[in-house]
Amino acid sequence: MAENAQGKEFNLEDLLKMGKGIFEQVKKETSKNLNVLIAGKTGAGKSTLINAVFGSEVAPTGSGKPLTQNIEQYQVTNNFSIFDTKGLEMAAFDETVSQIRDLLKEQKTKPVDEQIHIAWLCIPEGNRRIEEGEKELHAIFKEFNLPVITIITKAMQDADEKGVKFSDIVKAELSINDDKYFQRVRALEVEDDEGEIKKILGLIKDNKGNDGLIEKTYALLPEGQNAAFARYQKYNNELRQNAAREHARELINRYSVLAGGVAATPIPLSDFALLLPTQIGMITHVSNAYGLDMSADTAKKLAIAFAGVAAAGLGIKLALGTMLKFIPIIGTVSGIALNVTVATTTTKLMGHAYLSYLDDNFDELENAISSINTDIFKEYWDKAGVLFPDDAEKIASK
Ligand SMILES: Nc1nc2c(ncn2[C@@H]2O[C@H](COP(=O)(O)OP(=O)(O)OP(=O)(O)O)[C@@H](O)[C@H]2O)c(=O)[nH]1
Ligand SMILES: [Mg+2]
Repeated sequence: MAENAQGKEFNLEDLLKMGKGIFEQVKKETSKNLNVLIAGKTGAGKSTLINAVFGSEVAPTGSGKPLTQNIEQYQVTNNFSIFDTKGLEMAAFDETVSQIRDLLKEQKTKPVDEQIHIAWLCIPEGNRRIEEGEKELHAIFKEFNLPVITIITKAMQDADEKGVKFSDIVKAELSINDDKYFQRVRALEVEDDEGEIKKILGLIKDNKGNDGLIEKTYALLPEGQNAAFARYQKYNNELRQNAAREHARELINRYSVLAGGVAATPIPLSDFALLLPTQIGMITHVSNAYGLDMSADTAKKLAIAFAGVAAAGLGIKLALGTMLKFIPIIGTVSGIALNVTVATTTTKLMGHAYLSYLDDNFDELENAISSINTDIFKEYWDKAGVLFPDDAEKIASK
């Protein structure tokens, strides 16, 4: 091996830049927008509900961008917005309702991906009455064919002293005859007068197997949007992890094909480092699928550690240059020219190794990323080889 060691150097910054370009391209191809509209009277518990479902930092009061006087947009990520409305009170509802109608009308002219995908109409249980504004709004959602879940918020007690259930009143007034469009929710744990703790209610499937708001929302959203919702919601961990894994698998397939494309270009490529941009993009993107924001520095560290392990499997030595600026490739042995098969399978195994690692550490992802190292990569690279023996065989035979 020593006699044909070539020791070629690649500028890491350039490779990272290329990786970013590839990342943006795949993102455009695979990402779906999610737009949720939440409506209800002032104090109905909208912000509390948003925070319970999507994480406490999402809706601090007054932090959204005002779209109209009564509609605020929280841009949670580039692909996820919540439209929060206020002013459904008796006197003022006309204006709010007409603003929401205009918003929906304007949205209908856009591609489906940019439209509002679901509405949550919040009606607080407390004063046990349904307002004109709430009824009108419900009718408008129907008129625009927007899936709507009517949510009774701040749920404490459904039946009054005569045994009349507020949920029945709401369902009758709005002609809701399927519970998939209806949910009672308590988004906060509260203590009642007797000092009894009332737990959070109605967000996820209960112990009788009845779906909660999260499962119902997932079921009503279009394909693609439902996967995005599953990843953004913070309350049902199993749903979130399954959706992240599914999405990551789709991404790994996409990046593996792209890596094959790199190797298929007419220039004879024997240089493993040319796969790195694609792999850096993949690592960043899979991390995002798991809800992790990956800095360029971290992506760099991970991709190099991973590439080192993968290259070793091919009999190539990848070394880090001074100050992490260059990756010298040592011993790029002629005869293992990078072909489509090697490029595709190496990238695929790398992706799945990383994915398994994230899956195994789902409850402490931030930690897992900061403590990652070559030994861990090696362990998971070998595991991926066991998961995909045919691919491992293809690499081994090169
Ligand atoms: N008991 C109980 N209180 C709740 C619940 N949800 C919200 N609250 C309380 O109700 C009050 C209003 O809640 P918010 O979430 O701010 O209501 P909102 O609909 O966002 O109100 P605006 O933004 O003013 O329109 C707060 O004091 C919450 O703590 C709940 O499920 N149970
Ligand atoms: Mg609010």
